[in-house]
Amino acid sequence: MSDNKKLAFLEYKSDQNVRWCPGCGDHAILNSLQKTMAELKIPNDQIAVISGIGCSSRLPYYMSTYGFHTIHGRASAIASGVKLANPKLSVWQITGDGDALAIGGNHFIHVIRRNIDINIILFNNQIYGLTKGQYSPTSKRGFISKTSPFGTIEYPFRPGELTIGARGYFFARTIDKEIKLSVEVMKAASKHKGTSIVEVLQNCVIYNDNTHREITDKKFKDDRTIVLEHGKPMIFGKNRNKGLVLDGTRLKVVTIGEGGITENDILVHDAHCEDPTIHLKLADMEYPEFPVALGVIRDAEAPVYDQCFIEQMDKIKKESKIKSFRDLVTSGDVWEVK
Ligand SMILES: Cc1ncc(C[n+]2csc(CCOP(=O)(O)OP(=O)(O)O)c2C)c(N)n1
Ligand code: SF4
Ligand SMILES: [Mg+2]
Repeated sequence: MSDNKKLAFLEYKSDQNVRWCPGCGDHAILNSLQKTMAELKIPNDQIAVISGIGCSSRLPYYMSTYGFHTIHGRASAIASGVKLANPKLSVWQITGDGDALAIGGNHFIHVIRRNIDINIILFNNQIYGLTKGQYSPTSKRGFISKTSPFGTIEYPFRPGELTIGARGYFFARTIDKEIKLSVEVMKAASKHKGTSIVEVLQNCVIYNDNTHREITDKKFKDDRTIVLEHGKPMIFGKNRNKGLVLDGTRLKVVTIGEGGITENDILVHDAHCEDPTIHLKLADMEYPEFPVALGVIRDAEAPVYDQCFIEQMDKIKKESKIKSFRDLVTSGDVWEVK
């Protein structure tokens, strides 16, 4: 491990040439992941990075850790197997909006429901990048692409809503170029016990340039996003004078100092609350009615599949009369092969 904290992330770089297009948001996400690992000081041989297929899924080649570039939509299945076979590994799944939510949609919801302790980084560029620009399950309604020349006529999935709908206990959102925030949420994902979903709003400069620009551009970002922090009031805006309150059962944006609103009226973020009602509302917020929520939106506790699996196996082994292969063949049980 490098003693120089600033250069420690270099320990996680592989010797492969990075083949993403110049300017692609994937470069920054790779950098954030390497910095996260360096800050958490996870030994390289204790990490496995598993991906499906897509531009984003090339990431394992660029990490000097264990890695597996698998098949389209099936990274969750492989990552689950890796974690169950070797629970001590820190397992990271890299996936795109097509890989996770189209062909891999089934695997995505079930890994979340099972709550296996893996960290899933979902690169959301709202397009199939690798196959040159078909619309994806997160493309905006009306989006024109090679496979939707007249504009899509369907509503997109919202990854946060899908995660919470599948009984997810961790959901965070960040922006590709916001490295500091990305490292913070990736660190939180790593520390969370259970499946963690980190959605990264990623720019594909070639096939869907500027798709997130109306919220990620430096000029508007402070007014159009809110960075949530557990235990802190939900305040945002360039002048830090806007906030979120509950109006009946709905969230509402208010201005501090107007209509008698003070900082005390603003909702305080409770990421650890088991009840997902407010988390779902926060995850679903869309510009222009609301700021888009960034940071850790939900981080609650629940039984973890791999832990329960180990406990169950240990109990069965302990209670079983059969302790060895010899016990098995001399146990008197008759095994009939038909
Ligand atoms: C079984 C199968 N079907 C289709 C494909 C073609 N294919 C490769 S990547 C991809 C979509 C990738 O999109 P996404 O997951 O969003 O990744 P991105 O390239 O945008 O990072 C598709 C449809 C494939 N490789 N395998
Ligand atoms: S096609 Fe898009 S997503 Fe793929 S490497 Fe190029 S810029 Fe990135
Ligand atoms: Mg994509």
